[in-house]
Amino acid sequence: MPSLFDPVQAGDLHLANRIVMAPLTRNRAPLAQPTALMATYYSQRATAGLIVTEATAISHQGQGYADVPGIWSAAQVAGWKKVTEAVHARGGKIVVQLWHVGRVSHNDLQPGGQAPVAPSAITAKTKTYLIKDGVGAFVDTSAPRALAIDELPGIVQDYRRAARNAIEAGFDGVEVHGANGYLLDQFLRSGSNHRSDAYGGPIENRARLLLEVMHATTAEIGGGRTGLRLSPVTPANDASDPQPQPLFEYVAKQLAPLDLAYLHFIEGQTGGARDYVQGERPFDYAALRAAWRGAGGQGAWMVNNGYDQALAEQSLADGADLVAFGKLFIANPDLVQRLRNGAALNTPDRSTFYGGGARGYTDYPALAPG
Ligand code: 8OZ
Repeated sequence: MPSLFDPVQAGDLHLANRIVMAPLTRNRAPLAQPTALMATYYSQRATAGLIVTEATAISHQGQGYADVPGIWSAAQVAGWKKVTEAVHARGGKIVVQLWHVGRVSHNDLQPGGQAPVAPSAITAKTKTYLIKDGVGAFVDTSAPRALAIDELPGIVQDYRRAARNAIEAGFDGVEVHGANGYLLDQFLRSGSNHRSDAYGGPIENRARLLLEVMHATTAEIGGGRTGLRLSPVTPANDASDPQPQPLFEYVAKQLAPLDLAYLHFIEGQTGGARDYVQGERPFDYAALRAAWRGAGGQGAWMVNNGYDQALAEQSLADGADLVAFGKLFIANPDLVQRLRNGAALNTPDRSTFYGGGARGYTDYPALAPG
């Protein structure tokens, strides 16, 4: 039976162990520009089998929170290059998470102060995060406008450019963010998608934009360097759908021929109950995996949400290939070594999760080497 500390292949990515640093929004990139401090933070965590960066905007329109990074400009690519070089210098592997927030944004964060975009003009009952005069605050998201059908190819193109930029910046690959009620998830789930064109209504239509993005991204950089994160039942950011099982099984089957490096699942409510139910019955992740494998899906299966070591090992025994840890990686740069040695874990400090500087970011202590 594989252990968390055994190497594994995920598409083209050869990973030293099965412990993944989950994507974590930290709001420390003023003007959407990756910084030297971010290079320090990620390189401190390079012993993870794989680092997935914080969610990173593919375009200005895709941005929904203050001080999150982007990957659409040459300057951003140059900033990320310093991050990937620092991680690679310590022998790590790192992919960038590609993000378009859709309606989870605020006019103040959008180009020209315009309304955010969404499948339908339905405001999300959720908050975003603004920083005004140096002071951070959670505020209601703005009312979005519905995207015209002829705008969608441009969004697919923005993902494609971001994937190309990622490789130019030295990333080992990308993870498309299809989870947590952001743009692609807004299209997937019926609560946020009331369209009556080819991108709304039946499952095949609601999955269309996600699948177009995955086709474009894999055409640009190869399936073996592309992962996807999904969250079939999360209510995060006002996401809802009464029938997640057939929706996500359809998506998984359609993705199988793309030979992705991995699929990454947030099980249950993001950052909350693992047994959260949406719809009529508990979500069956084993059936989802069987649907993917049955259709020829070869990549790694990554699980996430509230894992500790015991649950992670159980999950590997049950057929997962990779386990992503979030909060534990915030507080423990050397999480792999600590788990291997059964060492005590540092406690994450919530007050420094979002925004700020080095405190609560790069100053968590590592154990002495050995
Ligand atoms: C926490 C705060 C802001 C954004 C996600 C990108 O939930 C996020 C996020 C998390 O996927």
